[in-house]
Amino acid sequence: MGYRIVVVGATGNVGREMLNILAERQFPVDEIAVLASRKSLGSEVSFGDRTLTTKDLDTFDFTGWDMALFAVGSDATKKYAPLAAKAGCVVIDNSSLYRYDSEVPLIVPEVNADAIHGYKNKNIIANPNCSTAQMVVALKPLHDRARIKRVVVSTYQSVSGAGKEGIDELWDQTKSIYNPTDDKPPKKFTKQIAFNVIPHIDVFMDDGSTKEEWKMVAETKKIVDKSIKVTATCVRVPVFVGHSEAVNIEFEEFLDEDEARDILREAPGVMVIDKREDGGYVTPIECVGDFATFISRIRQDSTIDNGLNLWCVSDNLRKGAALNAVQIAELLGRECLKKG
Ligand code: 11C
Repeated sequence: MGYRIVVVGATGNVGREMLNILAERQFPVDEIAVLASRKSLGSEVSFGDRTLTTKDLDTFDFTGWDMALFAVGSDATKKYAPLAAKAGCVVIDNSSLYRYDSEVPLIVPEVNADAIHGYKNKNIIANPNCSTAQMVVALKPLHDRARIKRVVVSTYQSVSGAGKEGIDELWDQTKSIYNPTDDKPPKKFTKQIAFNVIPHIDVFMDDGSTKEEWKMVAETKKIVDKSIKVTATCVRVPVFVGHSEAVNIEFEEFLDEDEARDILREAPGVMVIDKREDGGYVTPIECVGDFATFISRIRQDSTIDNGLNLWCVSDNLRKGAALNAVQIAELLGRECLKKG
C-alpha cells in the first residue's frame, strides 16, 4: 500500500526533479496529482514512464492526500500550504517561508531525522536552502567527532538556483558574446553572468550580508547545532547546475585530515573523491543528476590549532531541493505515516 502524493509547482525545475526522483527511488505512490498555477494549467509532465497533466492549484482539494511536496515561491506557499495542512495533508515545503519558524522542523534526513516528529505542530516540514543542505551533510559527522566552533564558507552557486530565468540568461548571454549585435543585458542577475562571477545572491541585509548568506548561518544552526558560528560569502558563477563550496572549519578538538576523510567516507549521503593529483577532486558538472554530496580537497588548515579545509559539491536541484524533499517524504512515511 502506498501514498497519495501531490506535487505543487510540478512544471518548474524543482517540481520536475521531484517527480523524477519519486520515480527513480520507487517511492510507494498509489496516486499522484501534479498542480500548477493557472498560467501552466494543462501542461504535461513526466513521472517515470507516465505523462501527467497538471491540475489547478487554486481549486484543488487536499483532503485525503497524504503528503504535498511544495516547489513554489513563498507567496504561493503562504496561500496554499496552510490549506493543505489544515486538510490533513502534510506539507514538505521547499520555499524559505517556514524554515525559521520554531514550530516547523527543518530537516536534512542524514543530519536531524529525529526532528521529523515536530511535523505534528503545523502539519508542515521545511526543506533547507540548497547551499545549506549540502554543507550540513558534510559538517554533521565531523561535528559529532570534534565539535565545530566556526565555519567560514565561500560558495560558487550555479544559475539554476535562480530558476529557469537564471538558466536562460546564462545561455543567451553566452551565445551573445559571440554575436555582438545580439546584446543580452542582465535581467535576472544584477550584472553579466556569462564569463563572470557575481558576489550577490538574494537581497541585501542591514549588516551588509545577503539573505543567502544569512540563510546559511541560520539554517546550519537550526539543523546541526545552534552553537556553531558560520560566516558565508555567496557567489553566483556561470555554471548551469551544481553548487560548490570552499569550507574552512575550526573545531574544539584536533581532527586529523586522514581521520576526517575516513569519517566522511562512512557518512550517509557523502561521497569522498580526494586524490592529491590532477583531477582527483569533483567539479559541479560531474555531480549533475547524482544523489550524493561530494567532498574533495580535505586538508589541515595549519594557520589555526584545530582547522580543516574541504571542497563540497552537489547537484543543487537534487540534494539542495528535490532529493532532500523526497528523502523527507521517505522519512515521514517510515517514521510517522506508516502504511500497511
Ligand atoms: C540560489 N540557493 O542558488 C538559492 C536558491 O531559499 O530555497 C534557493 C533559495 C531558497 O539562488
